[in-house]
Amino acid sequence: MGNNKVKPLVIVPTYNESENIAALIARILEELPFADVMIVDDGSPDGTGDIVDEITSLDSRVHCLHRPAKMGLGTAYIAAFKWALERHYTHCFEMDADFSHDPTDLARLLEATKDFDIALGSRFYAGRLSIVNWPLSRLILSMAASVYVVMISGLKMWDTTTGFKCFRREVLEHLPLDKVKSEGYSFQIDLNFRATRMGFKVGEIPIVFTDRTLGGSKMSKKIVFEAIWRVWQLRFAAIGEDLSYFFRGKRRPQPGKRQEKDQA
Ligand SMILES: Nc1nc2c(ncn2[C@@H]2O[C@H](COP(=O)(O)OP(=O)(O)O)[C@@H](O)[C@H]2O)c(=O)[nH]1
Ligand SMILES: [Mg+2]
Repeated sequence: MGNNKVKPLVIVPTYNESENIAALIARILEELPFADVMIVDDGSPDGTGDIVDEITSLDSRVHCLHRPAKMGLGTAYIAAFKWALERHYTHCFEMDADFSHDPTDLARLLEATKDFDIALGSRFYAGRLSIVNWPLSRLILSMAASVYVVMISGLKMWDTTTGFKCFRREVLEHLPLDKVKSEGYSFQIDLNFRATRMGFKVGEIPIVFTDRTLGGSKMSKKIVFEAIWRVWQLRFAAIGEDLSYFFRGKRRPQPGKRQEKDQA
């Protein structure tokens, strides 16, 4: 897929990833030499942002958004999506900085966007778990979360919270980015939920997720609790929206479906 028309932006949010970031950027560009990379660094005290600045001065494919303080994953991605939409990128990737997401899978995800509007790197594809080195407690939490999310949201996907994904530009053009207030896991659920309701096709490809070996996790209880109530909020907001269209006698716009027709 390395033709001139495809120009992906691989977005990587970072907070204290000085041990990983240089090697990760090199690996991304090895796999997708025609892509650009955007690091969104939240003023990491360990100097991640300085390392990235050095790389951006040497390679014009690498960009960095510096934010003054740790502001969360969701707003980091939204800022980078907006940046990408102001330019001519055809795809945006979400990817962690800690090598849990294998750069080798980038090309597979990109390829999958020929069939899907969003391609997810799935850690539970077809119910088969492919996570290496997580403690049992975290595996159980993650599996339980997935079942819970599917039950409440009605999303028909295996891995609703994966942070390794590739969006076609059109999806991001239509998503109401300013309305998305979720962080962490619920940010992933939120985008999948809104995109699906808009008629965009979300597909999964199996990946192997390996826990980080360098640096520490930033997952917190707050992020888990946010996800628990946010799924209900999304569901009720959707019901409210459906009712509002129903009583106005209008059809809810589904830009994703329209696009499918245009392509046919
Ligand atoms: N810019 C930014 N990046 C963050 C923030 N929180 C986490 N990250 C990054 O998001 C990615 C996933 O975080 P991580 O700690 O690995 O979460 P885990 O894999 O769920 O344990 C990593 O690249 C982190 O550096 C944040 O508040 N701001
Ligand atoms: Mg991680």
